[in-house]
Amino acid sequence: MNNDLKNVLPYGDTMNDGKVQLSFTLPVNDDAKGIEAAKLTCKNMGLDNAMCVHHNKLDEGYTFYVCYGQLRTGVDYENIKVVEVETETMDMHEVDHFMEEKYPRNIVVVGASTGTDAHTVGIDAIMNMKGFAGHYGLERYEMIDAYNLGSQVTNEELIAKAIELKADVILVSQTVTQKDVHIENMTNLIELLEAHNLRDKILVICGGPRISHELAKELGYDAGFGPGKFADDVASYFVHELLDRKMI
Ligand code: B12
Repeated sequence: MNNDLKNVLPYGDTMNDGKVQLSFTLPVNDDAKGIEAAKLTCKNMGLDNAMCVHHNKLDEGYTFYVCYGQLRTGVDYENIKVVEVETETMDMHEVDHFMEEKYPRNIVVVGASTGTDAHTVGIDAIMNMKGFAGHYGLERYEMIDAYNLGSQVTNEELIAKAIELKADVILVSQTVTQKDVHIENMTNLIELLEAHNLRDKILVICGGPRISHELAKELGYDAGFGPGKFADDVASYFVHELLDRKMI
């Protein structure tokens, strides 16, 4: 065990040797000069003793590299503070049981991948009956009426559907983050909900590969879930939160 949590370094062959492996593509030819460029790229990233262990021509003027190197500066693990959802995750059966005991009615959850975003796999993983990676989606939960609107849904359409269905929870999935399009789109949804005087009446939760709880809070959402999170996590959060806030 490493006792120096004030200076945590990657473990390669031995404790604290700082060895890391990374891969990247350079827009150069696959030759000796390219390999040197890859090593210098590692040096620019603060890696000592860089070695290029694999290089492969991708196309004319493009080469893929795998390099090893050594980091000298560690991180102060003891002082890391993370903003995360604190609810303990229950599985689907536990959520069903919790709701049967505490809820007077079913709740309505409306979700979509919004704006120009055409990625559906994330929102499907959370909402669809079959779920994802062995975790059933919200459609299978006994007391949750889940409506998955699909992708490229405008914020206006999402809000109109939430009003029509009297949604308790809105779920937003955002995958494309180029040029911060997700920030603009997610901010717009919150502004529109505020304009409709709905922001306090509905829990608004977002998710996606580059979404963190911290970012979600910054943008005015109640919670955010990233990779490795499933319907169990989000359901456990909102069934507690709706009760705690007396929204049910
Ligand atoms: C499949 C795919 C596509 C498919 C999508 C098919 C479909 N029906 O969804 C197609 C081919 C259509 C596609 C198109 C494009 N794609 Co694409 N695509 C991917 C790919 C390969 C996989 C994404 C995926 O399905 N992941 C699996 C799901 C399960 O993971 P997830 O979304 O992270 O979801 C999990 C969590 O994040 C969370 N979650 C997600 N949403 C939500 C919501 C809530 C409420 C909650 C609680 C949790 C949650 O739960 C899920 C389960 O754990 C990725 C690369 C990759 N390997 O990741 C690129 C990728 C996402 N695509 C990318 C791009 C750029 C595009 C295009 C813009 C390309 C183009 N120039 O046309 C277009 C998008 C067009 C558009 N208008 O949106 C980039 C995004 C880069 C960026 N940072 O913006 C990626 C990363 C590829 C890359 N390296 O460049 N794509």
